[in-house]
Amino acid sequence: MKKLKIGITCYPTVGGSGVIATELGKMLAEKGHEVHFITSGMPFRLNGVNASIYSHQVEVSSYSVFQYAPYDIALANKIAEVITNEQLDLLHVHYAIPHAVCAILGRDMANAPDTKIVTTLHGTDITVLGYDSSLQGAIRYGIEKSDVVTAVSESLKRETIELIGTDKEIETIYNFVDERDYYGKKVPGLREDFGIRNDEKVMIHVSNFRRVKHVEDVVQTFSLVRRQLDAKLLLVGDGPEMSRIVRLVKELELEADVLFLGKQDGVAELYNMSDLMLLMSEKESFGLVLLEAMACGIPCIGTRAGGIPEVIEDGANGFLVPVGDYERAAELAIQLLKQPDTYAKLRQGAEKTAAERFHSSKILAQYEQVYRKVTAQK
Ligand code: GMT
Repeated sequence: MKKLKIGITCYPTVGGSGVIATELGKMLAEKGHEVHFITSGMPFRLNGVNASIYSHQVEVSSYSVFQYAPYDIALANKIAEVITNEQLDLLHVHYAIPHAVCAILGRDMANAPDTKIVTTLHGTDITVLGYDSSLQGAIRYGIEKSDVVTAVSESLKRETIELIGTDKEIETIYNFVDERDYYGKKVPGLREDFGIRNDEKVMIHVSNFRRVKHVEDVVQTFSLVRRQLDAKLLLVGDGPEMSRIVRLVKELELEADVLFLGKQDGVAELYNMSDLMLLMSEKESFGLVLLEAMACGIPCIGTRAGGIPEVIEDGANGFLVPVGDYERAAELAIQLLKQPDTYAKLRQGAEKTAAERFHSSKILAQYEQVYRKVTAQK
């Protein structure tokens, strides 16, 4: 394939969309494309040096005359500058608003209609913001004026079409992980460092502790499991629900068995010292953490919400439960953790799912195919 100059815009902070955008950029650079990150900060996974990766920082000034700092305008301005200076073939932006809208404005400012815009929808832009009538028109505009739109699950694609009322073609391209980071590796002594005995079972939940993640259901599930088994729960991440969760853990007298680990950079080691992953969200377009865990050989229990059933195949690589049904989740967790045969089958299923359906080489090829098609339209 012809080597392309690709601009990438995402939120650089911790979060699935930023992780996907950054990992994709790194892999595209490894394949010989020239990648320009245009972001408000250094994407947190953008470590190491690669001669084909450039980072352009959006400076947002705040003046007393502005009630709000103009991030969107500063981003569009930077996008225009990078298009002109670097002659980008395409911009791949993550999130319809503000990023697709900023890309459209930036391309217009640069008077560069040949620079194509690929927008990837990740979830919150549709499943939360899409219900806000003050934003719906801008989301529709961002989607319809993009040259190509992709969504990270079939469920998100369906919800976008229903909610936004667009007939724009949307292609589903699933998420992926870098298999060089996420694989089954035992880290000797790590459980001991955390004060966990080898005969204890370990459950893990990783999220940004927003309301939609229903972390309280994770804790309630663990509380029921704990009555039947010696176990620990690792809570990884931080966010608005944290104080409520800390209170709940105290009320349930689980302080000795729940470990609050906060935000962590490399979670692969933490998955690897765990036996089971829990994601009890009420909305979730994909659930990248499920795939991360599966790539490390960890079966998952998740809710039948959004795109989760596209990742968890009930009974094959984990189990699905209705949203809010922590009693069923606990029943299944106990069964899984007590029956070595069932556990071995689901563990194998989890590894197979990550290695086959969502392998990075397959997903990367799908994005490259999109780029090839859209740039051929010049
Ligand atoms: O889950 C979040 O709140 C973060 C959000 C983001 O923008 O990073 O995650 C969304 O994108 C991820 C990557 O595609 C998906 O794996 C998550 O399921 C999705 N979150 C939601 O739909 C709530």
